[in-house]
Amino acid sequence: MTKKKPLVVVTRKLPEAIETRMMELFDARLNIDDAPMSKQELIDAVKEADVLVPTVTDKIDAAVLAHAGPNLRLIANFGTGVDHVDLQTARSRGITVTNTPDVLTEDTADMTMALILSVSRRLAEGERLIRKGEWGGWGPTLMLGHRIWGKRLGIVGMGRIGRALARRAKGFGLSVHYHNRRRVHPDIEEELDATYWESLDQMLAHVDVISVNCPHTPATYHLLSARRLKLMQPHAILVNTARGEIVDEPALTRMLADGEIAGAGLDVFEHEPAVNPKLLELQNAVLLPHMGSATIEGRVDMGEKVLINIKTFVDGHTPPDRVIEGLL
Ligand code: 8YV
Repeated sequence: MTKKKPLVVVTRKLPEAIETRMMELFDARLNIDDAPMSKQELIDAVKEADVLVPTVTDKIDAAVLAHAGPNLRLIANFGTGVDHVDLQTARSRGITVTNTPDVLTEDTADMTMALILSVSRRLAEGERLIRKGEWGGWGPTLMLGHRIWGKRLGIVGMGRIGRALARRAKGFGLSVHYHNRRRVHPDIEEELDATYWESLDQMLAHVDVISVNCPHTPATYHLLSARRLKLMQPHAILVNTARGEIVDEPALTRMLADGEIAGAGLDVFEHEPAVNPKLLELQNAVLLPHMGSATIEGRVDMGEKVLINIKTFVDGHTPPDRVIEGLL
């Protein structure tokens, strides 16, 4: 008798090659239309599934997990950040959680660098000028931005993406400063020419560019609070490709509007996909729809990781990207 394949519910449309393999390996229930699932649909999914594959758009909170059926043993997240999953509840219900680290590091660091350049050199404004038909030709004082070569970059969170950003920043002539829960190994500091600041407050006051690259956890919620944002220099800019919740978005918006901070590049927002309407009016904010890791190569690699995590788990082994192990 052949063993029954595990039921894997995938909440969003994934690259075709991944979906094909998913169907070969498992009893996969796919979301071909790609419409984000409602709370009720998520509840129905966790009742039945052996494995759930959510993304950042699915809130897998205690209320959803309360309905998890006895078969649900793995949440194989498509993405690195797992702040949308209630990990404690998952663990206590015996559900293991995996993610997809590493494969989106370089793409996200590229996008962070792109935002630093876009804000400093006013790329989006220039593009808008042309498309609106308002460009009257070259002028010596037209669209003046700020040079980034020789400026100071402060990285909040020196994990994989923070380090990948630091490598790029060095090439652009920025000096690298960072704040992290723990100081990184001296060899890494040396490689990146990075200066450690134990005090985030002091680093904020010292640098020209702040980049948010830490995960969103209860400890980092509004880490960049109104008080801390006020420590930044008026010419400084902030970019965030991590999670919107780490920055007090209303405070940032006010300060951008009042010129207390020179600019911001945001790929993530506190209440995605909602964007503070006041931000939309600001010329000095470059706004992107959470596309930091959105490359075809990255998405396929993320999908491969999900497949490997599920396969190793259902075969009775420890999945390579285990965030927490379900305890029963
Ligand atoms: C992903 C991300 O696109 O992996 C992450 O944590 O923020 C994004 O780059 C998204 O999370 C996929 O679920």
